[in-house]
Amino acid sequence: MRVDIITCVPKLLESPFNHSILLRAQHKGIVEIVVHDLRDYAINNHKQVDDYAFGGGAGMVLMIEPIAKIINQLQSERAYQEVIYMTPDGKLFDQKTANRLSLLGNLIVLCGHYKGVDERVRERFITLELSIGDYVLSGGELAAAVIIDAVVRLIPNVLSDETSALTDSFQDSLLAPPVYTRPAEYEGMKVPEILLSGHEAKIEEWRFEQALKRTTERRPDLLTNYDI
Ligand code: 6GU
Repeated sequence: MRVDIITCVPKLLESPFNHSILLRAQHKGIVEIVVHDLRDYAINNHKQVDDYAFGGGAGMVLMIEPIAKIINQLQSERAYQEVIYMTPDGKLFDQKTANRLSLLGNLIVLCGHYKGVDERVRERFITLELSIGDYVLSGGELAAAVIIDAVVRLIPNVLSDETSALTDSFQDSLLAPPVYTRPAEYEGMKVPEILLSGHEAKIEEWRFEQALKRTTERRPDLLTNYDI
């Protein structure tokens, strides 16, 4: 998979992909993440990429020409399965969308800033608009980092123990059960006996019960889409 991110604040995306699982995925050659500075595609020498909104009102709007220039260039180099625009009025991103995107070849992710982008960008180029929740961020960059992390970790061979993505919270519409490591007792707090028993089937059963209990208590809304 190749992910091309378009932003006018590339510094915001310097670090999130350069650690841990995402870094390893790139070193393994499974994913290539390229951050593009929209200002490199500005239409004049002032590196201008935004302008006042027609009709007035506060805030600047990203112009169509610099965005068109870079998207047209990228699309002439390879095929992209989705051109995603990060925006608070997009579709709410969830695990199901992460799973679907993880199966695609190449993605473009456009980060909005200021008051947003000229509507014609959305009409002409965007195939999917995503939000990460009902709150407002200063720009789409942190949201882009969130969705790319969620997608890339699902690509086969990114996680060394593949079952660990399958047992994530949400992967089967249940929250994950509690986990423990050494010591078996800390200041009187004991690890549940069953986990030390070595009885694999009973441990699986316990984990499932705990996942169900936790989901019922914390996120009963998730149980309506749970296939039992
Ligand atoms: Cl994708 N962008 C912005 N600016 N705010 C958000 C968001 C995106 N998702 C939730 N809030």
